[in-house]
Amino acid sequence: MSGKARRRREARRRARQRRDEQMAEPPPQEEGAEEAAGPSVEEPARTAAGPEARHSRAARKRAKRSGGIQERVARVHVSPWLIATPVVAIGVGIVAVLVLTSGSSGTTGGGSPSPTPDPRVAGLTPDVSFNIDAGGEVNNAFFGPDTITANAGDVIELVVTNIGSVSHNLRVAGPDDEYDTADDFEMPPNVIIPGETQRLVVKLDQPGTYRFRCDFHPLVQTGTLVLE
Ligand SMILES: [Cu+2]
Repeated sequence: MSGKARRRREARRRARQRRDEQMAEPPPQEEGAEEAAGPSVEEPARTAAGPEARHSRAARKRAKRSGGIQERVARVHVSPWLIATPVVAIGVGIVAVLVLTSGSSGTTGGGSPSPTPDPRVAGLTPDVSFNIDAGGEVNNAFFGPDTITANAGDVIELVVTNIGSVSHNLRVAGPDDEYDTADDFEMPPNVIIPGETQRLVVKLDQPGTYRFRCDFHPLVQTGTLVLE
């Protein structure tokens, strides 16, 4: 056998091996062609290589399959998060709703104006009550009325309704006649949004004139509490 023929046969053998790796069963006509090509000196090697190739194919298939399973398992591992995420979102939503609900029920107090936590008036029943409108904005904000006359030592309830379109509040300066000090009387929360009514209870034992104002419009929206 010439070197050329040997090389050709060797090339064919390699090509066949590659085919074997790609296909489960080589077409029978190729088997015949191989037999016609020459004696089967290399036939044992080829048949040996065949099962081996098949084995490796099977191994690859198994690997691929198990890889697929692993992939599926990985997907299964991911899916609890996909389930957990909406559950967590729903949970957060419920908590948010509960917080908002409790907050709003706290401020509305079941329809009545919120009670003041000021210990000076906590639990006291008002002796007298005044309705005050708060309206306007910027330079024309006002209280109506802006002068309240009552008796010193009385528990005075100021029911303030925002009839305007911007927020207002009402702060009484207190005995020191200074705003933003510890003895101020202010409503919690210290803001009245348009259309809302808030209640402020005041008790001052010394006769005198006490100033009050809206913190949002402190220069124009002022009033006085005259205690006799
Ligand atoms: Cu105001």
